[in-house]
Order: sequence, then C-alpha cells, then structure tokens
Amino acid sequence: MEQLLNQIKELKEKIITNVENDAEAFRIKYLGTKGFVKAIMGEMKNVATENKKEAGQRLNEFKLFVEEKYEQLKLSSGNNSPLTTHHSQDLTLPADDLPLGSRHPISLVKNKIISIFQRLGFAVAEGPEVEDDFHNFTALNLPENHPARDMQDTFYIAQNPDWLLRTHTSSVQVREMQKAGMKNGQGKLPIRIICPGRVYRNETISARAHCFFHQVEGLYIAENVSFADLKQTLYFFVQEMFGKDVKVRFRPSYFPFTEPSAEMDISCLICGGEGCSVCKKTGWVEILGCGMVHPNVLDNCGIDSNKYNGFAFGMGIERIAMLKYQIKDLRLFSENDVRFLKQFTGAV
Ligand code: 2NL
Repeated sequence: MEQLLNQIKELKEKIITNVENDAEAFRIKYLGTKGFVKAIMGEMKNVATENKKEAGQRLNEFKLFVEEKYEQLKLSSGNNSPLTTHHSQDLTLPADDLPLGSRHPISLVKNKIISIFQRLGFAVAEGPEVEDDFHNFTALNLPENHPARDMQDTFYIAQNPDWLLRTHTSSVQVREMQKAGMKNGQGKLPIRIICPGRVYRNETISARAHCFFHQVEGLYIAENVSFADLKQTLYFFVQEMFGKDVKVRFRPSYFPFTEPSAEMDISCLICGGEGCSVCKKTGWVEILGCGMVHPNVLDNCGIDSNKYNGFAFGMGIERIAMLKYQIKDLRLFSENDVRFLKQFTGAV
C-alpha cells in the first residue's frame, strides 16, 4: 500500500513539472495499455484487503488527474484535429493589429492631380514605357539632330536603335491622337486626356536630378481652343492643388512641340512671395511647361491642323510633391525608406 501511494505521488509530481507537450506521447506513456496507470492497477492485487478501498480511491483520483492533464495537452499541443480544438479559440475576440502601410507620396500627388483634371472632363490615358523613336521624338516635331535626342539624355535599347525608354509621356498622347485622327476617325475628337507615368532621362543622380521621374501631361484637342482656355484650366488646377490664395504667372518659353510655349510659375508657398531659399528670393516657383500644340504635331499624328487645334502641358510629379511637402532631396522618392514614407499616412 505504502509503495503504491508513493508511486502515485512521484508520478503526479513528474506530471506537474512535465515539459512534454506531445499529447499522444503522454497518452501512451500514462494511459496506454502498457502505461503507468495500467501498471499501478496491476499492483492492486498486492495490496492488503483492508487497504484496497483507500488504494482504489487514490488510484481513481490519479487516473482522473492524468486524464485531465491529457485533455489539457490535447488543447494546447496543436497537433490535434480542428474538430477537437475549435472550442479553445474565441473567434469573437478582435484580431491583433496589423502594421498598416501608407501610399507613396508620388502616388498620392498623382491621384490628386488625376482627380482634379477628371472634374474638368479629362480622361486618363496610359501607354508603353519602352517606345520607338517616332512616338517619343519624330511625331513631336523634334528634328533628327535635335539635342533632346542626344545619347546623353535618352536611354536607348541595345538590341534596336529605334527603341528607347520614353523621355516624357507625350508619346502616349501621340498614340491617342493617332487613334482619334485615323481615316474617318475624326469623330473621336475632341481629345481631353491626361497621361501620368514614369519617364527616363540619362542624368547624373543628385538631389535635383534622377534617371527616372514621374510626369503628368495633359492634352486638349478640339476646334477653336484658345490660350485663354489653357490658362484657365491650369489656374483651376493650381487652386485645387495648392489652395485658393495661390497666384500664377506665365513666362514665354520654348518647346519644339508647342507654339507659343510658356512656363507657369506659382507664388512661393513657403514665404508667400516675400522671398526665401525655395523660390531663390524671387517669390515665384516654376511648376510646369505648356503651350498650344504645334500644327506639325497634329499633322504628324493624322489630325487636320486646319480644322483642329489645342493645348498641352507637362509637369513633374516629384516637383509638385516637393513643393507641397517641402521635400528637399529628389532621391528620397526612390530610396523607399519607411521613415520617409510613413510620414505621408493620410496625407492629401
Ligand atoms: C515640362 C514641359 C510640356 C508638353 C509638355 C505636349 C504633348 C503633345 C503635344 C504638345 Cl502630344 N505638347 N506636351 C507641352 C509643353 C510642355 O512639358 O517641363 N514637363 C515636365
């Protein structure tokens, strides 16, 4: 009797301090046909008759204890079937927080630009980043020896000298004009599109230049489009983008694909026109280039330049984002440092 009770006591201590978490191994060891519980039961025959009642009770208690331990192990060990575990998890509890990402500032600004122009009736058009010489240059009135075609600025594709990485999204607009201008296709006019996308220039990387950046170009082709239409469209855009207090000015400029051409400045957002480092003490910052589409460009794309005309503009998304958020270094946009990116959570 004494021996049997000691055995039970020892096993109980062993189970309490048990680190084994394999429920099946535990079952075999204690409750199996060759397990400890069976073995102790076998020893009952050696217990004196007057002690049998008490020993039986202790053994039963022990058996219940082992069975309970086995049930606990089954629930926590994970290698049991889902049918036996689904009660162990409260599915109504709220889930753990997941770390939430944030949109890239370029995407935020791009989406904002798109939504502003969509309200004016502009549709979004997209096209290939690997272009041919015609869509990137020739159609846009860039003569064969124009410096913008220079190897220094353009990434050419090694296999084919006619292929290149687009240097502006104007190539998308050329494709759209070709579609609308196809024989008997003039019914697709007017065109009112904006073309957002990545463009490539072979430049030395610095705080102010990168070998790729993002652009939004706009194109409106109809009958009797005026420079006043262009000015008002862009004025609406900057007011929506930077606030109603912003002032604008247009400076004459030159682009091969527009005539006349202009650059648009806005009053400096940092100093409000007083003069600071961002506006280089002029009170104005340049934000985009624009002009009336050159008649040669329309003709190159199959649109009758005697009947139709229009305006176009192009802006760098990085530049707009830098002005809006006072970002000093262009490289931050492509490094993808989360400490930079997470600052734009909920911006725009
Ligand atoms: C800039 C200047 C500009 C255009 C882009 C354009 C497109 C077609 C025809 C005529 Cl299909 N023009 N685009 C016109 C003027 C300026 O971009 O500084 N962009 C960052």
